[in-house]
Amino acid sequence: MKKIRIFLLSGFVFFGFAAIGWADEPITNWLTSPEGPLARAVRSNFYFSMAAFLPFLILSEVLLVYAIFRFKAKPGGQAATFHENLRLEVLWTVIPALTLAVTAIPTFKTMRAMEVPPKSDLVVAVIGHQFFWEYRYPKYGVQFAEEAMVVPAGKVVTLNLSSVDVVHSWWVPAFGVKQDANPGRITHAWFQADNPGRYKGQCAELCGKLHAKMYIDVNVVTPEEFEQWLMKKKGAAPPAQAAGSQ
Ligand SMILES: [Cu+2]
Repeated sequence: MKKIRIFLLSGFVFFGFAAIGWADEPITNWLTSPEGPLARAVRSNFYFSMAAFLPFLILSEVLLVYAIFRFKAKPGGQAATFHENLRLEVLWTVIPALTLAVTAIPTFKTMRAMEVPPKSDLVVAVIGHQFFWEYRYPKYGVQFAEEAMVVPAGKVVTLNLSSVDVVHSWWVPAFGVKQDANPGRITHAWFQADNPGRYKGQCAELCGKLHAKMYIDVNVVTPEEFEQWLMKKKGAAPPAQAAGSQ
């Protein structure tokens, strides 16, 4: 009976992890390939906090396992009845408090970096719809939807996010960006992707039936390619006008 249970459990664990390995990867991995200064700051913040908090997890788990085997009830055994250990209680209050205070410093620094972008090179309005994204480049009079956002590499892109219906969230992990897009309110985010490539993300706020299909694609191209793309986009008649001229 016990063997069967262990067998089943290891089966679950194996297939659980295998699913992660086999899944086709729709979203760019922020941990192995963070893109740009903000994403790297988020990652180092994660590593730092992880290093600070992991000892607490390990210590408590080790103590738990130790206590299970060391202090399990024996026939005729007598339970211990000690109470209070001032030194221990002070220690396990002060050490975690200090750890929290120490990790708060880089965390607030990273959050501030998220809130306050460097000088913007390109402003893009991001508008959430059920269930797709619309992008507007106000400086260039370009707007489109259900297509990849195109931005130049190495430039600071600032985003003004909003929504026409419900709350959505623009999330591209590789850029270290996850920001809500709310109806009737503009929120802000920024990123700077250093390398050309295609970066993927997804709406991260449950917004309705097709939320799971609300993908995000960002094409990071060279500044020259970006200029060419802009020319092409400006040359093409916007869909609204094309429909009106018929
Ligand atoms: Cu959604």
